[in-house]
Amino acid sequence: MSNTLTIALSKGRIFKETLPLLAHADIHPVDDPDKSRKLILDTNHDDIKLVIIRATDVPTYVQYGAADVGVAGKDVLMEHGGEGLYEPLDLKIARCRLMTAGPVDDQPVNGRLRVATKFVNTTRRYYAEQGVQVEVIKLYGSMELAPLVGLADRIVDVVDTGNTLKANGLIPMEHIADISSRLVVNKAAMKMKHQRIKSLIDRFAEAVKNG
Ligand code: PRT
Ligand code: MG
Repeated sequence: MSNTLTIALSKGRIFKETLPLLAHADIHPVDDPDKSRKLILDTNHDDIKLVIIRATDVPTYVQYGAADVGVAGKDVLMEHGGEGLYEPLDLKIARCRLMTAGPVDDQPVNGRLRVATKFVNTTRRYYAEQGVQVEVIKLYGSMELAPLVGLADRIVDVVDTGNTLKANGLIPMEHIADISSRLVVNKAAMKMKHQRIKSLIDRFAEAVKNG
């Protein structure tokens, strides 16, 4: 295991909302990922790097130790399953809700409910707990389209303002989980790089507490 501490982040809202937490830990990226094509960003510390990856890939990089720590949405972690990971801190950023949604003018469904989502594991688990038989259809994005074109009766997606649902004639229906981003840590790294990771967790925790 190298001496470098590698932190996995995704572009966009998670990167933006993690920056102040990193700053509180005196970690400052040298490049802006929105302006750079680099996937590995240097920081003001020679031995701390950031890797910039897709949000859904963060748990995988951390699970296999390609990154020591990462920041991932609870939606992504629920779907991944959390194998090989510790989840020591709720960062309370990128907050939203995981919801089922369907058409405003909902028609009674004959037979099994068809549900389109990128969260197939979470969706199967949720409906099984409700005792509802569903057919889950895996999509990679633009879930809101599925009910409009008759691909599905429901979608399962994260909702913030609800404007995207509304703009597509959908309404949120059932609340599955409150979502925020979590700090995740590779289990082996937590032992091998304990001091540095412990101090990162402590600095992040302070920043979260101070809002
Ligand atoms: O974009 P990409 O396909 O690479 O991956 P991603 O969409 O998973 O990444 P990103 O950066 O968009 O989201 C990262 C994390 O932010 C998610 O895993 C969630 O934990 C969290 N988050 C918080 C959200 C939202 N809020 C959110 N509103 N993720 C997505 N959205 C979507 C929502 O589904 C809708 O399509 O943003 C759109 C606007 O939402 P409304 O409800 O405000 O209209
Ligand atoms: Mg996105």
